[in-house]
Amino acid sequence: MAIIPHANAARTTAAKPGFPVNNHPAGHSRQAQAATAVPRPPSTRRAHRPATPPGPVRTRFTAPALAMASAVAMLWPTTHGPVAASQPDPATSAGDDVITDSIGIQLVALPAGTFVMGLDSPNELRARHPHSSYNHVTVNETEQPQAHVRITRPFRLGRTEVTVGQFAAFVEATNHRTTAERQGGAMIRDPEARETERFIPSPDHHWRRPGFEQTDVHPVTSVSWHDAVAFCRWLSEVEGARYRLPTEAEWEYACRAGTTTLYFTGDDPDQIYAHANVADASLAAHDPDLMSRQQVLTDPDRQNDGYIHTAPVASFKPNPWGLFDMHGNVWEWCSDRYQADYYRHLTAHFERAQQILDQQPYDDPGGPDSTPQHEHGDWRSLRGGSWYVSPVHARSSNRAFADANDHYPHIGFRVVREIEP
Ligand SMILES: [Ca+2]
Ligand SMILES: [Ca+2]
Repeated sequence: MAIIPHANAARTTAAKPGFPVNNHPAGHSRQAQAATAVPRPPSTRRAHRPATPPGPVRTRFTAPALAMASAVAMLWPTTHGPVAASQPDPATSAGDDVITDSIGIQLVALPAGTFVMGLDSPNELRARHPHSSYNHVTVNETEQPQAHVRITRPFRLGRTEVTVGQFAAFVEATNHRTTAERQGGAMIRDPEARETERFIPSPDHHWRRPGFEQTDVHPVTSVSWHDAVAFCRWLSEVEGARYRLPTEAEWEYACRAGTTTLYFTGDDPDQIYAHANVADASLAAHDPDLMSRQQVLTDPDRQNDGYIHTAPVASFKPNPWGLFDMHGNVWEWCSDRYQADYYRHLTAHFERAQQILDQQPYDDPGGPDSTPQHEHGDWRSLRGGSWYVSPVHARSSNRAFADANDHYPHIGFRVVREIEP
């Protein structure tokens, strides 16, 4: 778990990752071997970005939208097949049914299905990340035991994180002022105390100016959970469909896309630099103080994705279901209230992890209604890591949280569009 620093606490970070203990499932090494990819050179990355939002006119299934979807599919082919009612196969069950809404959000249809949520092998995690500062106890509490989860209904998920351009369409239509704009400016690293990784609000910064260059095709950042929910509420009205944030379970199901490894690319963190924008050699050169705490750069020449801060969405290869930046770029708000031991609580009546896997799955878990932890704030779940953290924080099962009012330059979101029965 990585705890995101939040403004309502001491405005200081407490990034404390960790490890647990379990065994390895069959198919683990196979998944890792299947996950190989070649990073595209920087000169080609911008050619495959989604278009700038066309405006609030409903254009589902228009020729340009379909052409764009086809073009992206051709560049990063995924194999397809019939949608499974359960137990979707990572290579055959999703990725080809894509619609584009009126502000240019591409939405991939994902099938209902079951999966095993949480961390499989803490020993593997530890072995694969020898330079990580992960804390054993923390991950034991948050990612284990694994839970057998069923997503009972098909849904659409944004193919990318919501972009600056898409968020701008929302602001222009509603005059929405973000939490940061109403609370004295977005959080930035304190320039007077960079060695402490402290964040402070800056009146000069907000979602358009988070502290580094952003274009309309970069992921929007410095938006709170409330901003993200307001965006979904507005888009629901515009589209005549229900938009919302994903649950943590939906997010991990989509990120894994049938895989069972630490990353959808396998277990090797060095593979992630070809698939995700995380803290890398370019950030280390830009901000040595930050990277000294990440403790991952054993080989800076290999561990370089080329982006110091955010990358334009879809700059890297997608996962097996055609979803971009599930690992890295910006953390993504989920709808759930965060509880560190939520899944341990769900599975508390089983004594051993294997027994859990033998039982009926939990249907559509959505986080607790309330916990004693929330006496300290409205904590909401975050997933996927960001440009700001090392690969170990961007793993498929890694859990993090921030207060619903927090707004950091490494946090954004993507949306679910529900499919009517
Ligand atoms: Ca990077
Ligand atoms: Ca992301």
